[in-house]
Amino acid sequence: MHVIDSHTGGEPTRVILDGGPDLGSGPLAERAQRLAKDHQDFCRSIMCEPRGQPAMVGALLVEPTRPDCAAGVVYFDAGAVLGMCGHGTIGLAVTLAHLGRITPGTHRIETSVGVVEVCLSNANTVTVKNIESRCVAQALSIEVDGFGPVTGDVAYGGNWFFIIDPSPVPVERANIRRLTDLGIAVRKATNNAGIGGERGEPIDHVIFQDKTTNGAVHSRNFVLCPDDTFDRSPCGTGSSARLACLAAEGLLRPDEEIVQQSVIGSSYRLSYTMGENGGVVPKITGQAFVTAEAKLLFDANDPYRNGI
Ligand code: PYC
Repeated sequence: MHVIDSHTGGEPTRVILDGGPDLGSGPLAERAQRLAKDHQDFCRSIMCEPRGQPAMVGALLVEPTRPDCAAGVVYFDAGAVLGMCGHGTIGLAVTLAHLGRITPGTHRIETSVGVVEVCLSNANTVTVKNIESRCVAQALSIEVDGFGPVTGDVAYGGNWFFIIDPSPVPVERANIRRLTDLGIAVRKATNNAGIGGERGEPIDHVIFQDKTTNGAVHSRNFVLCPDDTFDRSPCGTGSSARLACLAAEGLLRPDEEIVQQSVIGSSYRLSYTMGENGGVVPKITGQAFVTAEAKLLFDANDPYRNGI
């Protein structure tokens, strides 16, 4: 199985070029469901140690159904199949450029939740125009076991987010363990309370937003992912959900650009235009770097061939 690894603002992406499971040729949403239902061992074997690493997201390249798309992709981490992945799309575009499959300019990528656009400015810099994102509930208060009440917004940016602003714990590297534990407890509380998307979709990511003293930066975030790792980057789909909430509250105008920083200090430039369905169409600009080209080996006698 041939893979290319990259990182976007510190968050790893592994693009699977060949050797992955055959998901058929239907709509990408169906192929993503098939990956989630029938191929959990594959996902864990690629993402978990000893082959993978914490926080890694997989990008399984598939044939797009649409002829105007440069590639089709299904994203996943060790815990779930993801609808969209912003950092992964930046990593994928840089990887396709590294392979000579795309050149600077604008290209379309088909994902399981819709078509996104990537604009490759140079070998490392990419702007993703994401699917329309929306804020579906504001200022919901929930009781979190062992912590107390927290208040947050529910928003969609290709995945489902519960966004807590301001964070009750400062968003700093020293607090990553506390933020992770609190994020897991918040996600459990939202799911127990039936909080999620309009069609009952569960919250899969939790975001804590915090202020910063750096005048050039709008805010810092900590993003908990479905596999209980935190996003080293500011999270493309999370930033999209956040933009939808800022727009809904009248706190950011269309085309106004802000800088969003992650808990490790990596950043994205963000802006939006109005969507056709009352939401926003986010633009996320970030940088990715290729770190490895590898052939993954699976020994039938290896007791940990499917990951730890
Ligand atoms: O960038 O959208 C993102 C993302 C989702 C999970 C990890 N990164």
